[in-house]
Amino acid sequence: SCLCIYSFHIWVEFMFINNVNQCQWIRQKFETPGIMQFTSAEKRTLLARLIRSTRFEDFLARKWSSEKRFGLEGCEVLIPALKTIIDKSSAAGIDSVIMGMPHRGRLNVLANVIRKDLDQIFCQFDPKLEAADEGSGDVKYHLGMYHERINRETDKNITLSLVANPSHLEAVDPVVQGKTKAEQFYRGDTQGKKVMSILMHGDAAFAGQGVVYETFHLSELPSYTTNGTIHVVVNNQIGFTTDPRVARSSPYPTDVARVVNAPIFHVNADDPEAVMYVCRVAAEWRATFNKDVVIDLVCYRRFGHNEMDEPMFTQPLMYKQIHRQEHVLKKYSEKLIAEGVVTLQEFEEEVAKYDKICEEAYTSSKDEKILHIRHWLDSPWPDFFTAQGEPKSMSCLPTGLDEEVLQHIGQIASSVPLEGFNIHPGVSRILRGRADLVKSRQMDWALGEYIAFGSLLKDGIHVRLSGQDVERGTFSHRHHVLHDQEVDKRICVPMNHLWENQASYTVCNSSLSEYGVVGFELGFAMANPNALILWEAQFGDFHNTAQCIIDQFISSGQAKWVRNNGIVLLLPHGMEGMGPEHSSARPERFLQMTKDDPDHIPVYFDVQQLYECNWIVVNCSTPANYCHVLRRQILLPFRKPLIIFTPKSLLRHPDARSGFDDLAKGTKFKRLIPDEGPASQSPGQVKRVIFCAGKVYYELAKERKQQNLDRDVAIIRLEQISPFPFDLVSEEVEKYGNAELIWCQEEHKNMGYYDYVRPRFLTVVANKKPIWYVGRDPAAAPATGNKSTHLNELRKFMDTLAQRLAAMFST
Ligand SMILES: Cc1ncc(C[n+]2csc(CCOP(=O)(O)OP(=O)(O)O)c2C)c(N)n1
Ligand SMILES: *[C@@H]1O[C@H](CO)[C@@H](O)[C@H](O)[C@H]1NC(C)=O
Ligand SMILES: *[C@@H]1O[C@H](CO)[C@@H](O)[C@H](O)[C@H]1NC(C)=O
Ligand SMILES: *[C@@H]1O[C@H](CO)[C@@H](O)[C@H](O)[C@H]1NC(C)=O
Ligand SMILES: *[C@@H]1O[C@H](CO)[C@@H](O)[C@H](O)[C@H]1NC(C)=O
Ligand SMILES: *[C@@H]1O[C@H](CO)[C@@H](O)[C@H](O)[C@H]1NC(C)=O
Ligand SMILES: [Mg+2]
Repeated sequence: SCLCIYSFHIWVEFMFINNVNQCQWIRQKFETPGIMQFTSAEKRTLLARLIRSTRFEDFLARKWSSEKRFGLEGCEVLIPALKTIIDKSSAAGIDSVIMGMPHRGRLNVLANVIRKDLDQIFCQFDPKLEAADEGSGDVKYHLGMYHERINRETDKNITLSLVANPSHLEAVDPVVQGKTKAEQFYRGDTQGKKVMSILMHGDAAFAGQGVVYETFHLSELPSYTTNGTIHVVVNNQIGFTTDPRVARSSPYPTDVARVVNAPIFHVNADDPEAVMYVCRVAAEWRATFNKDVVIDLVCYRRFGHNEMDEPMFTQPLMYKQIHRQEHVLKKYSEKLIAEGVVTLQEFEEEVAKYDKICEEAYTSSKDEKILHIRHWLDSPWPDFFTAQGEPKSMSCLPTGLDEEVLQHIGQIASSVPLEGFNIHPGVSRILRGRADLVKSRQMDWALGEYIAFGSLLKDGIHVRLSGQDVERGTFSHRHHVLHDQEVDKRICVPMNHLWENQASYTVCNSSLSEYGVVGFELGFAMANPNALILWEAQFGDFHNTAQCIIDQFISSGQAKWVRNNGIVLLLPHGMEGMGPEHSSARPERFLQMTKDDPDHIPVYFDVQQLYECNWIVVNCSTPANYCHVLRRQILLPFRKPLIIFTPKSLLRHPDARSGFDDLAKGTKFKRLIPDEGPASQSPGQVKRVIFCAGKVYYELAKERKQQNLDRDVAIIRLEQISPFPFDLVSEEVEKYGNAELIWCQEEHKNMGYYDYVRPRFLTVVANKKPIWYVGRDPAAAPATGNKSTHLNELRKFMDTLAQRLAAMFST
């Protein structure tokens, strides 16, 4: 019913599209008699491309018969298919194509679509090759690529990039979309007429991986759309050893695309002309309607999953048939010879020509002794790195601001810059509260964030904040988008009314997805170093739905692909009695994945220490420090992911305020906040030093006051947890030389920061002193769901602390 079969080799699903024009357009493309005609020149180009695709795999198979390469045999037509899409899109005005793809045929795409130098590909098969760059590197079929070249068919320049990806299938999809959106955004390509993306998929992964669905659902959202993506599925009707009938519950692997009304073109990959036709139509569809489209290349996999694999173990009959299949190149060349389009001699010459190219590249690849992963960057930032100094020479980065900047941002943050705009009385009250704070030269959390964003915008840094309900803020503290109470959809974003030549601010409530949206923002942050890209979790707990992006890209991306990324994750965290799933952002997970050595005190701190780490983990206790760390992120001469555990109740805590002086010119982010009260006046007298992070500080300070221990107990806040501020902790430990050391956290003992900080503290004191733990007992769930248990735990926590403090009089 929804399927129309044309010419036996093409069948199209489109009748579910609820737009008459679009349906008519497709019908006309397939039902007009004689429309599927090709000139001799077009046929010859197609044959030449098929020769390259086929002979490339043959060459690799001959030279390295026992190496994994995930060859394209059985779907050689993928190369001419992609080239057709790119030709047609280039003709329609596209000059930048960003691609994402899995393992199968990737080397072939690098060689024959992106046109990476063949010797650079071949040299990677050499086991003696040495790496020129720091980091762990990655296998050859994961690396990315960026290449500018002339498109021969259109004579126009085109930039092609392939985004590096992990083994995790489909994880790169939202990353490609984010990078594409960013390039469109920074070029002012609001209609997607210059920059586009192509995503390739395997049949099993396309049907099975949920992130595919999440990515489709971003495709029409204003702040996430790339105005149409062309999807190409290499449908070899098998996933590793598994048949489709046990791998999916839908008739086609492509059914997921129906949710966004994308037309789906199924085509027999053994009919190269049918494939070319379908690819042309898909490119025209994208250029005409700027919507997603799917090409399903129905093919087979000639060998096993990889070159080492035996398919006859599991699919004996299927593979007997596959072995009888004639190669598509043989069939198509015979057809063209019979038609008189080429002669046998011309065909053989073309084959010999390409084989010679391969041989020559093979010879010169032997000269390559060093692998420069840097040459495989998908997003080079040439101007950024050359403009920066040596990180070693930088010890401090003042991130303070002029008083007039603070005042100006404060004033806009507490007003409505549009005339006759009717805001909600509740919001009005919040804005008045902000105005009062500004008058008294103070800031709360929301204002600290406002100042960070606003001041960066002033310096031309684009700021983008994305995530569920971020416009208002989950805890209703932010209100970056004001809604007119009388006029439907009339909104005001005061942050975009700060200065005349400011950069623009994007704040967008996302779809209810973490995996897809975090991947998207990571991709967005890849495009431009001079931008602050933030993703905020609704509650920190939910980030683990995006765990794959965090593990595979954020924590290890630079080590694998020498690629910087400055994405910021804001993760609301705190044990406030809201149950097991609205409490913990799982700091222990992030800390476990940081690479700083617990047993060695590094030689460099501050900027150099940040340069060496894989990401930065902070838990700020004051709005000013939060503002500083966001500004530092951009002032650094490199980019590192930044993970911030952000407060919930602290947002409104009357003590959790900062003065404008804390952000004055010359001030900077404090990696550690020392005790500044009476205890610090006579440190020799101090009996206990409590180290902590975040909100728990305010509870500790209250308890200390109640017990009248201000002279005896010092409380020190660790604001940058990782990389660990060994130098500053060391100073504090020496200063309070007679004191017992305590680590206090509100999280359970097997969670939070304890496991991370303990060995580092012991390294600081050279194992000469213990560090005592005060906090909740170990547990399986991060927090209890029972209110009275929560209150009991809290009481017990404070009691233990009180005992620990009081105990000093007896020692
Ligand atoms: C998320 C994830 N799960 C499992 C794997 C292991 N794996 C690698 S390839 C593959 C089969 C993929 O089949 P398909 O998507 O049809 O691609 P094909 O290899 O057939 O081209 C599997 C299960 C993986 N790489 N990623
Ligand atoms: C392509 O780019 C090169 C280098 O950027 C430039 O010199 C050339 O003029 C461009 N060609 C076209 C056709 O735009
Ligand atoms: C591209 O997407 C934007 C944002 O949703 C939309 O405003 C614009 O109309 C789209 N362009 C086309 C040509 O569809
Ligand atoms: C975004 O979400 C907030 C709730 O946090 C809501 O008030 C606002 O209207 C939403 N904005 C849009 C454009 O959907
Ligand atoms: C980190 O900060 C959060 C929010 O301010 C707080 O709830 C949490 O207790 C802090 N972590 C530690 C170990 O103190
Ligand atoms: C909650 O915990 C209290 C004790 O802390 C216990 O008496 C009560 O039964 C618990 N309630 C539920 C519903 O588990
Ligand atoms: Mg498959």
